[in-house]
Amino acid sequence: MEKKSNSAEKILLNYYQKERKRQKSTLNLIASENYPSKKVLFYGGSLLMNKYAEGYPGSRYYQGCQYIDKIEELTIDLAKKLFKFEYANVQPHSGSQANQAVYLALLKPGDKILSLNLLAGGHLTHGAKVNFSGTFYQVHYYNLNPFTQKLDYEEISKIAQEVKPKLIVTGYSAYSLKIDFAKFRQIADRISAYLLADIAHTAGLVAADLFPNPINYADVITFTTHKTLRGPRGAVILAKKELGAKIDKAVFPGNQGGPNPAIIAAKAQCFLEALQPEFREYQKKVLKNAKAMADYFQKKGVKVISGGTETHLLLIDTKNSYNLTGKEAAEKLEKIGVICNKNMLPYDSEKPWITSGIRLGSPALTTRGLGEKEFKEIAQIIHNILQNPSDPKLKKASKSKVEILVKKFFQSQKH
Ligand code: DSN
Repeated sequence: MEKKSNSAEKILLNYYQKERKRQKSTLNLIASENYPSKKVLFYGGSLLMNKYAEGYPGSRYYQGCQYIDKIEELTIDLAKKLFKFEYANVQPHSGSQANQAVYLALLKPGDKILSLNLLAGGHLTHGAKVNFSGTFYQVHYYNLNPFTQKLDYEEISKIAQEVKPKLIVTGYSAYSLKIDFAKFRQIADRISAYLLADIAHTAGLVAADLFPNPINYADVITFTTHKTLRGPRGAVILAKKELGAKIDKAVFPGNQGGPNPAIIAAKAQCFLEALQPEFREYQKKVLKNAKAMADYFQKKGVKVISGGTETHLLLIDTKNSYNLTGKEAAEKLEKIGVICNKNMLPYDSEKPWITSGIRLGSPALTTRGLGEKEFKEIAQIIHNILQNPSDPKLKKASKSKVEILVKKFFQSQKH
């Protein structure tokens, strides 16, 4: 029996080491991933996770929470300082649970939500049929303009007037341009709707003042801490003060049991890092690097959705540019060590498992130290391989170019 568990332990460790090696030998262009600091990893995996702390600082259901209380209070203060907002709940385990708590706090089952169609860059929790949001609420969609592939505020306003939703959702997972939150506020005000800004993707850019900030416009803001923010896997809800009590109740006991104090401490560490001037420099590079890739593709006549990028990500129409589905393109790239994800495009006719495009993001490799020159080089590698996916010589050459970049920038780093 003991022998068996020993060998299972070895197998587990072996898979961990293999995953570590994979992360250290590939170029990661997944727009929602990043590499947090050692300190964030330390707190996230620390003994703080041993503690049950249902409730909130000062009113817990368990004894022994005096230090956990202080940690959560500090994390809340740092979140409010970083985003200049008046209320924060730092307990949500994920972005999905953060959004779920917001709906629970503000809506009743059957109430109407207006959000961006999932195909055009929205998120599952913004009302997809297969998600709780599409099951419990009546979801209506706005879409990107079919010609410009940009948000069309007049059209959104028209739909909002017709539908009269109780909640409008803005903030996206795969939209590469800036968002006019003031316009969304006007649209919401005309019909007395709540406005939720889900800035999971752009939180790091917002914290660094490099992307429009919804603080003066949204009633509630949700974001994850592990994407551009470079923190632990988890989420935060910011809200107008008067909604705070409702949101707290919806997170716990409404939606979650005990929080994870280890991850809460790791969020505090992440916010501390985001308050440093170097973080802003990092986010500037994130933007420049994404733009370097988008510019390269556009120069080559590749179809970049929405005409380019003003964020950390871009979408490429692989079907029209290379005659490859998103699935085929992402798989070809994985074979040479470039990791990205297939992505639905606005008005996509393919199934979500196939898709017509890929999404490329710059946060992870920017953390690894790559700059505009390297991002341009990576765009070139991608372009060449997608143009000639069956050329074995090119495949070999591309693989070794990837290996050179990996070796030069991060393979030997301990972290
Ligand atoms: N799955 C995330 C992303 O990749 O954008 C969103 O939650």
